[in-house]
Amino acid sequence: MDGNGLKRGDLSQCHMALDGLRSGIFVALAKLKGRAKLNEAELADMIRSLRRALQEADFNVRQTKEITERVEEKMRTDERRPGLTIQTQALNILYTELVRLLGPAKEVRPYAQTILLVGLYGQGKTTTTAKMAEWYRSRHSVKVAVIEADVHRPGAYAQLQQLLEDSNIQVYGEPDEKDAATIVRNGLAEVGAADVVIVDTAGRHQLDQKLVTELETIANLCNATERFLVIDAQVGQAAGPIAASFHNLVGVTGVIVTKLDGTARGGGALSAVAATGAPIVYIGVGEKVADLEKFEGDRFISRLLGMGDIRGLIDLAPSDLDEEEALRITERMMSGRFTLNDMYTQMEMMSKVGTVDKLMSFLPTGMFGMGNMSKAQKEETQRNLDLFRVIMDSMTADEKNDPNSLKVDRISRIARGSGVTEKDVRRLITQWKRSKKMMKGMTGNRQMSKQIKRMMKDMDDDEFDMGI
Ligand SMILES: Nc1nc2c(ncn2[C@@H]2O[C@H](COP(=O)(O)OP(=O)(O)O)[C@@H](O)[C@H]2O)c(=O)[nH]1
Ligand SMILES: [Mg+2]
Repeated sequence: MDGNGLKRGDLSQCHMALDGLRSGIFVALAKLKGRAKLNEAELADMIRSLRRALQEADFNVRQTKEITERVEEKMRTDERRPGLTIQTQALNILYTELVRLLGPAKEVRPYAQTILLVGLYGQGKTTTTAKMAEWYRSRHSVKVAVIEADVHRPGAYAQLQQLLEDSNIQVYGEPDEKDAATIVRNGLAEVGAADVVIVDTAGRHQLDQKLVTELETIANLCNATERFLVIDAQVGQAAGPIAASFHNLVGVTGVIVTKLDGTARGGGALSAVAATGAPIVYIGVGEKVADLEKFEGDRFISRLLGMGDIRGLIDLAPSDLDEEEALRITERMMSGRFTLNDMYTQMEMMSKVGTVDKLMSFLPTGMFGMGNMSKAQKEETQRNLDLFRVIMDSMTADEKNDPNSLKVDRISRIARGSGVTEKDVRRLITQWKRSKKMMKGMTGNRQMSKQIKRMMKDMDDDEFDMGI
């Protein structure tokens, strides 16, 4: 595991209040806790709770009905994998259903496109305007232009210009003009030849009449091919009504969820999708222009449900991921022993699960703090993993057991054997030392230690504790 991602301070996330939908779902699943057999009354109780949780999260009647009916049906008919508790089975079924509901990311063609971004104040519209512009420019090599039509926030034009200063994207704005429609009209005339035009608009804390009229006028003028609602991951249940009102106004065709690099899980986005019937298109994962990702439903739901405990990892990973091995490593971590071999096995497990990225989506954000790794950090981790594997293949078992024994001559032998530089080998050792220290730090942390122990005990009891 890469030391980069281990931040001890992140433990606090485990104790943060759960957002509405997630806690509602966990309350529902808790009805099945510790049950070995499916009991009709408890199943009915669970389905009732689930229905309430979905409704409170502004899922509409049809969606709520469809999900609860399918969960109930599958609970009765799906064959349960050996060793899986009823509760875990329910979680997995619900996971599949929610991913299905979200569907695949919307494809946005990179030509003949005018995109209007709408949303409340501070949600990330201006930042997302710049991110998307750079996305189309760099990935599709098309001509992109942006129009700043926010006349209410002083400095909006300067903000957008600054975000895009390093790219050759055309930024149109009239900082002294007070009428948004005028800017949009002039802007469209000016940037007419662009393949993709993105129009940034003003937001308020609430949709007031003035903003409504302004947005309507702009939307009519633009005749936009896409109208994307930008929504902050922190907006919980309120997202449903907010999305519905923007939908009534401009006809939302896609949702962009921002600030998913933070601690918020983005439950509100599901409500926004339910309220508009529009799919999620992109997610924002940082303040920088490059911090935009295509939406992936399975990762999004894993994160939302907090499926990133080791149990979830085992249930969802390919079957060749050995449960005992995972337990053994956790135990060794707990004991403070952490050889290069352990690190190697961890890496092998990672490669079996897939990319680091995939593993990150399973790991608990609170437990290892990995959820907050930037995209660049994740990419670096992947590169390190590949390199370290090569190096370790040139090491003897003893050397891997006791990396401290690696002195100059051995380091140079290993470097030659694996075709890398000595500096690379030293980097591996430094990385191991750092990881070991972090593991120690984690197990030295009493709260963390207690949590891991409880989790392992639950695994022994073949019981899945969701922390409630
Ligand atoms: N961490 C993080 N911050 C973001 C993200 N998107 C926007 N922000 C920040 O949120 C704040 C408001 O963003 P802005 O684009 O001005 O929102 P607007 O009022 O909707 O235009 C700024 O400080 C942005 O840097 C994101 O994906 N992650
Ligand atoms: Mg703005």
